[in-house]
Amino acid sequence: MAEHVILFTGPMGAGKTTAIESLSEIEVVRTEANNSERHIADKPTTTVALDYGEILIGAEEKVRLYGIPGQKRFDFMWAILKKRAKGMILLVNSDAPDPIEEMLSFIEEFRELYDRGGVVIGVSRADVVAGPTLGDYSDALERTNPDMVIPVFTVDPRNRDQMENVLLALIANIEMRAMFGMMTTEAV
Ligand SMILES: Nc1nc2c(ncn2[C@@H]2O[C@H](COP(=O)(O)OP(=O)(O)OP(=O)(O)O)[C@@H](O)[C@H]2O)c(=O)[nH]1
Ligand SMILES: [Mg+2]
Repeated sequence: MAEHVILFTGPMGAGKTTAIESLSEIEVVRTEANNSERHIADKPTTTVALDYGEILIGAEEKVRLYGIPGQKRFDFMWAILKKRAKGMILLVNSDAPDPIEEMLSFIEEFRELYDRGGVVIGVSRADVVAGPTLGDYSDALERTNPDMVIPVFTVDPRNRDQMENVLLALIANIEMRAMFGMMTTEAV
């Protein structure tokens, strides 16, 4: 059975755990602890190590879904999780103080996942704060990383169908890039 290992990244409160809960067909392994940074994301708990879920796409492809903790102080987990993954869904919350800057810093931090597979961006919480437009995100990416092709969607991580569309777009992107040999040989 073919397998994909996908990492959900993005800032605190962007909806990584929520997205994995929406998608997973097994009970999600969560590592939530009390959130002492409610000024950054006003929710009771935050991920402190990782999330893990699984979904089958068709009958043939198992997708392993990992989520990082958004807080920078747990970034030792980022290094561990990024080694295994071959694709990334970067969630950016519209209501972050500077969502475009957040997006660019996560792209930089997890660039190897683009080289090894592919990346899509989901802009969440757009119903909470309108924030930058999708064009603003794409323009910023084009300006800073003109070599990268990264689709940007609006998504509500609580909505399973929307998350599934984003996941399928990522897998299609990974498979297309693999077919055309666009990934670095070292990484494949
Ligand atoms: N209104 C609204 N709420 C959302 C949306 N996306 C996520 N949420 C809510 O925002 C919160 C996101 O929390 P988490 O899923 O824990 O976020 P996370 O990215 O895992 O955060 P950390 O683990 O702390 O890094 C949850 O309460 C979600 O229900 C959205 O698009 N609209
Ligand atoms: Mg989380």
